Amino acid sequence: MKILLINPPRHKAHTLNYGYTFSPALACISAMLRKNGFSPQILDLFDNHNWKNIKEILSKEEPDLVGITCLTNTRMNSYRLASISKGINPNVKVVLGGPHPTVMYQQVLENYPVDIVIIGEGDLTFLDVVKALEDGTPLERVKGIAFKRGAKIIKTEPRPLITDLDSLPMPNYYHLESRENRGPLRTGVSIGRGCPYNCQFCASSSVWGNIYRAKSVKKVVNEIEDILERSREKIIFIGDDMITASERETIEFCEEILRRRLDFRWYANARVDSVSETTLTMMKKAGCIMICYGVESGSPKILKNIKKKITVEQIIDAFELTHRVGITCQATVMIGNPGENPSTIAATERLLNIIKPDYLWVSMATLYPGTGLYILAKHQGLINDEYWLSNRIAPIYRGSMGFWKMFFYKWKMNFNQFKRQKGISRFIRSLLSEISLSRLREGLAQVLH
Ligand code: B12
Ligand code: SF4
Repeated sequence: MKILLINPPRHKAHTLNYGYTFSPALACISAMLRKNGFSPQILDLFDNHNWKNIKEILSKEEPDLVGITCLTNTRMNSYRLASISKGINPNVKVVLGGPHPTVMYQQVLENYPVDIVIIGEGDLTFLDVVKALEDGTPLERVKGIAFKRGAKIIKTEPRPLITDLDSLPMPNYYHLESRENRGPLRTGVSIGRGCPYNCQFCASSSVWGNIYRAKSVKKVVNEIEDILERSREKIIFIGDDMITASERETIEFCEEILRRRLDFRWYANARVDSVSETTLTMMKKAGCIMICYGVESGSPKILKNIKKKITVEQIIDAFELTHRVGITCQATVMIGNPGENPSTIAATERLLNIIKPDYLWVSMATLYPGTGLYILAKHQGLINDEYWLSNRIAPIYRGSMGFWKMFFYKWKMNFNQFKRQKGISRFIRSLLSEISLSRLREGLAQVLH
């Protein structure tokens, strides 16, 4: 059976792109299939905007089974790929996975030419689907999917989460069409899966539930070593928030990098309540150049409303420590969460003046299916599920203030960040930092590509 795994184009999906990173989902799915004797191809269309060309590629590939990854904002491109695939060969099976179809499987199956949706963790589920399609086992017996049988949508028994993440094969980043044509690949490595928190705006739990499962330190460093050996990679991104979840494991992770003398730099997301001077010092020694903290707000009321479970004091402490140790810090903040008003925004501005992040990322509270914020917005009559049948991107939450007000505060915050850079020399220094240069390099590579 010829299997084609596709990362959809981001064209018109308006996904803000922090530099290209290849879909970790497809790297994992493909690795699991290869481990079990299948030979899937990965087609990375992230930067391909030419649908005529995409159709030609799909016609040439002649897959029997197409697996497409799907975020909310890329959903329409995923459906279009499904439709093109069926147009070329009506017998091709189309499978979708990812955070959007996991929650909206009913709508997806009812309205688009998709045969099967993978609900949640896909590694073993997709393998079972492929085997079932090959040997004719009824799909009802595959746990963790939804599929169409005539006019009926059938959802099977949920699949338990994989308990031992070390049993998973090394993600397969190396069977990429057009890989060679790219600039540096900003590769994401994950330390584990899931998150024990449940911030109101975050869709993580819709795929992973609220349980955190960690890989062993050796496994994570093996993955990093593999990337370093096989690519020109020098900067690696650790995507999940949980790098600092356990002080002991963070230290072991850093020690393992140093012990193997791995020559690379890395940056990571972290929660402000999970760092200490000891961990940060070790992280710096082991090549960590930047930490991105989810600050979200300077108002205790908003932090409580969004269930972030951090305090303003913890934010201040984390930034103070990170600056002291000499790691670049990025703060991500949000505007427009429930309860937001000019005075809570002023509290965020005051906090930013105290913590002085090297980089600031301001976003407007956005609605994704499956999040607490989405459920609240539905109760408030601000959105309903029909919205996702349109080709519009995930909307901002307007329960607290209108778009233009949020837009105004967002840019005011960005302007104040520029002023905080204490004049042009600090601003230029931050532009010339290792992380900025790598972003610039990636940007140029993509423009020239
Ligand atoms: C790291 C990360 C990033 C990185 C890298 C993203 C990338 N290349 O995928 C960066 C910083 C670049 C990023 C950017 C964005 N991200 Co992001 N990101 C994450 C994060 C923290 C981890 C993703 C990850 O590595 N997962 C590990 C892989 C293995 O898991 P997975 O992708 O879910 O895949 C599994 C299953 O879903 C399923 N599956 C998925 N696809 C498929 C396909 C097939 C065929 C099959 C069979 C199975 C399958 O099987 C996989 C293996 O078990 C998640 C939160 C989270 N904890 O999941 C948010 C998350 C995915 N991001 C999100 C968002 C919104 C974005 C942005 C739009 C943000 C923005 N405003 O710009 C952009 C979009 C980028 C893009 N690709 O278009 C949302 C998505 C919500 C949604 N419903 O769409 C999430 C869930 C966080 C949130 N806000 O709630 N992100
Ligand atoms: S925002 Fe971060 S801490 Fe909060 S639920 Fe999502 S992954 Fe967990």
